[in-house]
Amino acid sequence: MTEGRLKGKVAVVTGSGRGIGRAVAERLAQDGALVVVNFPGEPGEADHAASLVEEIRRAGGEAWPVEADVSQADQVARLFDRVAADAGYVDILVNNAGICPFQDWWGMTEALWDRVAAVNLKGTFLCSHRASRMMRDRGAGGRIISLSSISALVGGALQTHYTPTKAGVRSLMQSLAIVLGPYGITCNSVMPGSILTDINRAHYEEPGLRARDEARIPVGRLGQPRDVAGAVAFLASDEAAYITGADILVDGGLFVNLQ
Ligand code: RM4
Repeated sequence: MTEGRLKGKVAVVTGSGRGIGRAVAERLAQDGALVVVNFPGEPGEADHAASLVEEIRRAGGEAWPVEADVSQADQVARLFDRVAADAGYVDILVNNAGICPFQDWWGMTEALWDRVAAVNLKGTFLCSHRASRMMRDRGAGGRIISLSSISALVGGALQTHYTPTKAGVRSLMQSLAIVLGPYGITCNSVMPGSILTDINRAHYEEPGLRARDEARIPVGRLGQPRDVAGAVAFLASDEAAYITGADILVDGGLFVNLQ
């Protein structure tokens, strides 16, 4: 049982109203953390976050929603100023916020390239920079866990804007592991494979695509957000104190099944 292993900890989970981030927030709350549920300003996102906070509170956990577009420095500053004011500190940062609108190379635009890079990579930088300063100044160590992806290791014909950002997130965690290790702050990546969420639900409605991918996955199914949440919760715990600069592939065996 892991309930209670994060008691007294404050966790910020970016983009946690839906998908993997939601499952991560639920799990960290189950393990005892107070969870700051960050969500972007797009229509409907506040409702997703509110429903998550209500679910966590109904289950006896602690959570509150904070809107911020992680690609915007001023909004990230406000997010962490709110955490500092209302919680006093942050122990765990999960950089989950990410977008991947599938787009073929010939139709790729500078605007789409910039937006995906701003949310996925710059957002991870902005949040990690603010959170690590708070962790350093408090002197109690910390955990930074970023959602990279199997796409950090392999390409994607419809993800030419996205895969570089996930490789960048992984590399940033490796460098930050060096910088922040002396402060007792670990930095790691979790790399989901094909996890069924809103980010790819429409993509998988294309006939045959889901069956094609499931046939390539040794465990025989697409992943669920909770499959990823367990890996994040482990890295957030004291059990992972000696793990930093590492990555955990959560893909059902997809990556190794290339022959
Ligand atoms: C992941 C991987 C999955 C895709 C998501 C959006 O990195 O490529 O197959 O569904 O991105």
